[in-house]
Amino acid sequence: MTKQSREKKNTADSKSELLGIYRRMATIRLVELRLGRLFADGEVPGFIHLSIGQEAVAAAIGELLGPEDTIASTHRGHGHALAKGIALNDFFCELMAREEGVCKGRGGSMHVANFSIGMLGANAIVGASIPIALGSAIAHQVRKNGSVAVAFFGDGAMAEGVLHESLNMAALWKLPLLFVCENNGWAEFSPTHKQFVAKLEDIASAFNIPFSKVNGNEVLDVIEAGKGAIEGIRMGSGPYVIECITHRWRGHYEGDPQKYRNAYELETLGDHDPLVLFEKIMLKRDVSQFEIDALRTDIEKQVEVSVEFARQGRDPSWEQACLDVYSKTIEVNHG
Ligand SMILES: Cc1ncc(C[n+]2csc(CCOP(=O)(O)OP(=O)(O)O)c2C)c(N)n1
Ligand SMILES: [Mg+2]
Repeated sequence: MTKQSREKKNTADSKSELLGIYRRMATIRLVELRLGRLFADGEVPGFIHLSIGQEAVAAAIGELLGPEDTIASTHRGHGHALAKGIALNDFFCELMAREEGVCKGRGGSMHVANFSIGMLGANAIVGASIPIALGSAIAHQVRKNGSVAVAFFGDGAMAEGVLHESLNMAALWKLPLLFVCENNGWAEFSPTHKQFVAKLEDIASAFNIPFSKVNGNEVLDVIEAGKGAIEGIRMGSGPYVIECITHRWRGHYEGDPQKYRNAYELETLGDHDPLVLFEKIMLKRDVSQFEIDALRTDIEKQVEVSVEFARQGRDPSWEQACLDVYSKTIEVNHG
């Protein structure tokens, strides 16, 4: 990505840029709503964790990155993959366990990866995205390619030792690494304050790393914070930490009855809807409701086309699946 195109990406002034940001957020929302239904109907195997309500963070960071930049994600990683530009056919085939999936259907929701677009993988291990992104940041630094690595992680990872080790190493070596914490207030079924006694900003400060805390439901706020952070990182000033306060609308996993959340919290989630908040901004800035609705209809159509494509896909064969999991020297008796 050239310096010029990077600079261009970092503004959100024109109507087409506003609609572009909205498209990223709405794609995540509409894909995940569809996934929720597919999962309930038994068409998506395994567990899925939806990021509905948190779309602004992924979309904002995706907006600021170029194709050579890299990201490492979490178990709640669909939005990150989509914002980084994964193709819908590749994505749905992967989630629906098809041979045509981006990881041949072997990875599924928690292991979606596509190195060719800089998506280093979703990850079921809490905190594991962080050292993976750190390794990628070292590669960027060694290659002097001007790219940035981004580690997405949840508030649940704040108590993981690997975050603290990675902050130290990133600061020591001035790595081109952006730490993006999606603080949705919950780690599985426990509120953040029952898991972590410190504050992320204090931890960042202890390692002498600049820090910003933003409303993670306001996409332009996240873009603003991310823009400054990424510009600095690209200029060689080392790592940066952004904490985005957001809300998890669904259960920890699809099907979680959420008996541990109080009714008020659940009833008021809609007040923080990142799409609605951004729609209000767009309507004041020359975008019409018609354009917003047309964009959503267009995405919905594309999603349906990809779901149908995945439905027609092939089931991975047993032999191929074993080749990708076990060494060729191991004999597998599956009779
Ligand atoms: C190292 C590790 N410990 C525990 C778990 C079990 N676990 C899965 S998700 C999760 C909570 C993660 O919370 P957070 O990081 O805030 O992400 P969120 O689900 O809120 O997006 C836990 C504890 C795990 N997968 N890995
Ligand atoms: Mg959380």
